[in-house]
Amino acid sequence: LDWQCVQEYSDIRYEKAEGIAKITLNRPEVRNAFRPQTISEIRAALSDARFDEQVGVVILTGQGDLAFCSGGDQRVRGDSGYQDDTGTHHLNVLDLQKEIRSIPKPVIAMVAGYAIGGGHVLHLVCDITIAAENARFGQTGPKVGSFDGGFGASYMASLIGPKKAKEIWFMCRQYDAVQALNMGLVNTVVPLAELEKETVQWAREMLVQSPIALRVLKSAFNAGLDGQAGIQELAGNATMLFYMTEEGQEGRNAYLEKRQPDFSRFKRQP
Ligand code: 2NE
Repeated sequence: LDWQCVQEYSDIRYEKAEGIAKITLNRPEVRNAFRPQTISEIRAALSDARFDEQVGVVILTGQGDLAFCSGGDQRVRGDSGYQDDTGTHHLNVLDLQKEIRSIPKPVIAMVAGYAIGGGHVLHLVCDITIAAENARFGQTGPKVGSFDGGFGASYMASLIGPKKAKEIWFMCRQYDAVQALNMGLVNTVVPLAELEKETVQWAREMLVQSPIALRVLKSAFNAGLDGQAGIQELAGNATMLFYMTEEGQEGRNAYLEKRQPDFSRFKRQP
């Protein structure tokens, strides 16, 4: 694809082409580990992709063939989070995880090389994962004095079952792409040279579907695990759809025209 740069960032590349937004973690010297700045930049790009009506699918990936993302940058890990340039400690990747789940468009993780630690959780929370044959997956938290007991544990368990999720977290082993496919961590495995082509093909197949159907389905898939916040997302779609109806608009119009609303012409659906 003819990727066009949307905006220059220091830690990521943000590009678009043919209705697809591509966000690339661009810190290959540390296997695309993230610092607070990296996460802020991804969140800004994701927000742009959300509000761009031309964008239907987002791809999240890492620069180079060696890593998707190796998690939090341990060099800037302070005593209560990851430090930004002002010395403030953050765990802002947790906000990003929620935003990946709530953006009403499919997000595809395109994984070459390592998806490790917090980088593994990032691919987990994406809707779809396309893995290259050289992809390697795992958690390191208990080894490096960290853990993600949020989506990193609960969503992983809902994806692959609690036994396997506990194995991954308790043992800190690494798993190759075929093992990941067999346990349901990824959707497909392709040769490294085919990775972007295949990912774009999946994106194109989603781009021709009904945007509202995909939007409501995404929130429906998340609703159970996300509890009240999940119901809010799903119900927000119902509100949006209601606003789009004449029945909903009659209420607004009557208010603005200072008259009683007349809902009598609207059918009570069985
Ligand atoms: C990713 C992995 C397995 C790659 O191994 P390899 O052998 O391919 O590369 P190497 O030599 O380990 O790494 C290359 C350079 O990248 C740095 C390394 O220190 C090394 O630097 P130099 O020695 O060349 O100067 N690097 C890699 N990952 C880094 C990181 N995360 N932070 C800072 N520098 C990093 C291997 O590198 C690895 O296991 N990396 C560490 C993975 C890890 O433990 N990540 C943190 C988990 S905790 C977390 O992400 C987290 C959380 O649990 C909860 C909330 C927020 C974050």
